[in-house]
Amino acid sequence: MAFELPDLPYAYDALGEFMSAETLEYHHDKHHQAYVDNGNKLAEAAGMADNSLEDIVRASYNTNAGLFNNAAQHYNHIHFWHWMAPNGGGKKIPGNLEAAINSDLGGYDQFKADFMAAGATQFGSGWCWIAMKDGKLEIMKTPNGENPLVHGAMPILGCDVWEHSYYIDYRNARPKYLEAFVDSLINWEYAAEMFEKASS
Ligand code: MN3
Repeated sequence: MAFELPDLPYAYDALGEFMSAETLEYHHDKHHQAYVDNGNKLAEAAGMADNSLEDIVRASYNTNAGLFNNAAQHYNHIHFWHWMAPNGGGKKIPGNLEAAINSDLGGYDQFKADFMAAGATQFGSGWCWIAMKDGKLEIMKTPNGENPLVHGAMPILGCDVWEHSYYIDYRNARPKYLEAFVDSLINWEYAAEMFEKASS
């Protein structure tokens, strides 16, 4: 199935000062579109145009770097747009996910510290995550387009720490961007949906 650029689930200016319309226009319309276009060409060339996106991500890891980078980034960004919402962030977390954060990640404050540290210490481009592995939540960080799928885990929440995600709004202050993501942007309802799917 060919990759398609999904619409943002909110208006370009909906995230206000925390992530500007200019950032979202470049990030969604240019960067994500490029992953879609390049991914389609490379999936076609690899004879994988009819495979599911998750299959392509797993199959191309360590075997077809060009296809992997674009397919994984397409997968990551499909979810990233939904991992944010206007008036998001903070401690209002749906019950089952909150309980797992308490039992597996040491509670909200520990989650916040560890998630921000993972994002801040990812050298160069990449992502920080809450992932579900072996039935438990853990904090992960990955370089470039890599994601929990290729580490035997499922992503529950992810934050893009490529410079294109924050440089317009925060310049080089990646920790400030990470703090705004946690305090004011996270769509915990979507993370909870991913958690329920990964738990079933
Ligand atoms: Mn990005």
